[in-house]
Amino acid sequence: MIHFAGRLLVTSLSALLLSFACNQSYGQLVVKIGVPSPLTGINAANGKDIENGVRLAVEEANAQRIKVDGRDARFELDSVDDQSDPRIGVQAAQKLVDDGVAVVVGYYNSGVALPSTLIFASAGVPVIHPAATNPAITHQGLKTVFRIIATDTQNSGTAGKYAVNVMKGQRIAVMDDRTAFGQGAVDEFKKAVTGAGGKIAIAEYTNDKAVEFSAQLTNIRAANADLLFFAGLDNQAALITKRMRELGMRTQFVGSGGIADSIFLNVAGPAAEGAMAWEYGRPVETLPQGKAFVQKFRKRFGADSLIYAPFAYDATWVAINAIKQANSAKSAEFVSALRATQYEGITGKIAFDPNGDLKNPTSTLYQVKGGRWVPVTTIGTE
Ligand code: ABU
Repeated sequence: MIHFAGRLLVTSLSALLLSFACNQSYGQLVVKIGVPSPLTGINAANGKDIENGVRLAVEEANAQRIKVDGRDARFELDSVDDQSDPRIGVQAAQKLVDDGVAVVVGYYNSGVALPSTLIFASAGVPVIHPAATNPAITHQGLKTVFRIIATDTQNSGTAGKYAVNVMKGQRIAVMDDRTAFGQGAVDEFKKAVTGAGGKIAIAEYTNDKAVEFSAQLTNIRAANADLLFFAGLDNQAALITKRMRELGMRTQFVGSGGIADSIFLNVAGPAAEGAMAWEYGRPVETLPQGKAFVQKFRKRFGADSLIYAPFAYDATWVAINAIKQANSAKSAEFVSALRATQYEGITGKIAFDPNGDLKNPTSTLYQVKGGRWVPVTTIGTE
């Protein structure tokens, strides 16, 4: 009897051990997605937009009960506030690497993205940029860096050609905020203007904390500029258009990316009317899955998406699909699947060139008409 009980105990223990081993091999696989973006400060709305775009994709993926290497994958958002500060952005990158993230979707500011991307590259963690557009981010020879949004070579380059060829700007002024984004965008704009046979009449600059622009605008008015291209972000662009109106200027305001949103409209008020801005990609609501995305996003977060949520959502799905394709959540094993991406996203067709940039980027010119941003034209390589 004792002999029988002993055999039963051994059998039960073996079954328990086997079941434990199976759970270890085939249990849940947690896949962390790092999301660094500004969640506080003046750019918080755009940072939150990126975070929510990723969150929506993660929730959908978890509802699909995706299997990776025979295990139930559970995707987790690992979000960090970089406060739009390069120093904090680099610390955030190190924290995310230490947390063991498989992939990163993030950074809003190019000036934060540039140094932080290097931290991920040396740890072999792929980064997909949904918002930072300085061309240099993907031109550092790093094989793990991707961008799902047009660069400023495309966006501000298109703006420059259009200012000369279509808007017939004769006395073109430029102003930037001296950030990596603003300076880079103005450089691309100037190259395109001169390449199209135009001339820059006056170049002014500010800094990204300034709230007063009278000195620069008075110079631009004295130069009799017919068009002002400003490379900076929504809040400052709005304050500039307000001041232009107060100074009685008739110069056409044209913004770089990061401006055609509700923040600009709210801050500029009536001075917003007629302002123009070039933004990345096509108007989301005109794309096949765009309307449904906007509805879904509003229902989930009770807010409009600004500019970046669709890009962050697509970037997250591109990462999840690469993990599915490689049947592995190890960065080194799914990065080649990322490179080979062919995906029809909310923002359009996604495939990467050898630098990790979009093969077919597009830009859209918007103008404020009747208090709303209205698309004027879309130009790109598609
Ligand atoms: N691309 C607009 C967002 C700001 C930036 O790139 O720094």
